[in-house]
Amino acid sequence: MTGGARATGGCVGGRPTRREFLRLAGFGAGALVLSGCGLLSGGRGDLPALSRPAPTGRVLEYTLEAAPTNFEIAGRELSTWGYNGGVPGPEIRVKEGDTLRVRVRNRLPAGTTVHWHGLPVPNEVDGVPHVTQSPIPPGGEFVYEFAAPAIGSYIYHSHVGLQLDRGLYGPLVVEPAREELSYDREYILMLDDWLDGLPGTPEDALGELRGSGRGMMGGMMRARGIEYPNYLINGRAPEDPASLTVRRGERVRLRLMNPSAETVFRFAPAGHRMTVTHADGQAIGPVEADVLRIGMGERYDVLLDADNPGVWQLAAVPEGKRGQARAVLRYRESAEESAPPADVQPPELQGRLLSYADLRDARERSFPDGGLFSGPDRTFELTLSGGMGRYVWQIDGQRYPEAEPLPVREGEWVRVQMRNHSMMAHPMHLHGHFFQLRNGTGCGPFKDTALVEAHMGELAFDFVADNPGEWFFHCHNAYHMETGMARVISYAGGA
Ligand SMILES: [Cu+2]
Repeated sequence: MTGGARATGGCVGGRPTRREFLRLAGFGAGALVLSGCGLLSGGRGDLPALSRPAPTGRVLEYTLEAAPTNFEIAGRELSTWGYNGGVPGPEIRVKEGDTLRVRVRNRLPAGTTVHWHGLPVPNEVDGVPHVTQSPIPPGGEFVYEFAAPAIGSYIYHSHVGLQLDRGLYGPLVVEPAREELSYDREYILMLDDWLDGLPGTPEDALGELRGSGRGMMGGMMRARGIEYPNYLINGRAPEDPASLTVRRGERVRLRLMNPSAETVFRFAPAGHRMTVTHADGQAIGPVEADVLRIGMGERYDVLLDADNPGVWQLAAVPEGKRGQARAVLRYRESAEESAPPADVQPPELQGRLLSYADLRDARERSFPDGGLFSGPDRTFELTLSGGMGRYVWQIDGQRYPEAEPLPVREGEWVRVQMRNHSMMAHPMHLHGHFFQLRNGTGCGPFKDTALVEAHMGELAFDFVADNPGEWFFHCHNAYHMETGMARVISYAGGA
């Protein structure tokens, strides 16, 4: 390598940047680069950047009113905060390229914002308080407007403090212009952990977590997470489950989403095998599984073949905690049968668990990795730590909001490598981009949230810096985020 071939900036280990490599290697537009996943075109097509759909010209308008609301679970009346009087909030559904215009009215006694979790929207409508906008004040209004940039299953939610854990979330589905999957019915299942009674509001729970050394509850919660008194699917307790009706012979699509604040769920349908088709909204090579592990902020789409009449438990067991959430799959042919008892756990929970290593991008896109001169333009090696003693969580030893931004430049191939020095798993979420998991397959799935396992778990991903702005990167455990586990990835000043 000559001196002139060395990177001028942002490059780890002095290797040429991707652009320089391609120029040196003589690749122009239309040339081919052999990658671990097949052939990819060279030139600007060499990085798997997001291709945004053509605008349809359609504008879909929604209004979300965030307000205190009374909410019933299993016959008990509770007060919480929600959108449009319910938990979850109303379903938002658009087609790719449609313009979504959402008027948010704040009737809460606190400032709020709405974040479009997983969607690479323009930075100014990303809804992160004090990063992309000021919180909408009580009594105020804000209009979010953007063209739906990618198909898939997403979650909208408040990004202020612990408001997510009160119920300020709902589903957002972006449909393709033409659906390629064949199925007869679709259901959305939103898994949630629900505080009522002890320990009270999310702020009370955080007080317990922070009350270092005082009493058993805080200590147990710090080490193992919050034992919630209820786990819900679509806002319904196990005693009063949501019922999903099917007919024998149908194929059913489930969009599984975990907007919970603090709970990783294991989801398994009794009597049926799942074919997993999408991870965080993005198509993967279809893969069969009995059990899915879904971290906070993650989504999976699955297909079930309804070939086993009956009334079946769809169970979501909170990992490391007691209890379960459930819905019921009910065949019309079995309309008279009663549902299984709320606490029955399907034997399928002991079956084949989907792992990240099973996931491959459906289009076999990949970064042109593996060559002598080919690698990311910039690498961040980050430790995840916290939870011992004081209830403080950190990324690479720094705590938000004091933490320094992580600089990138537009067009770069960025790698993030994480190592978890703590005793809890962290679902790490990147705003504004999809990243490709480095899962050993050479063409891992494109996701926006991924679990880094406890006790020295490691995880790495790559992304293309193709959406300028100030982007939040954080743990999707609401309590970890609130106590420091966040950084800003900044396109400004990357050197
Ligand atoms: Cu965390």
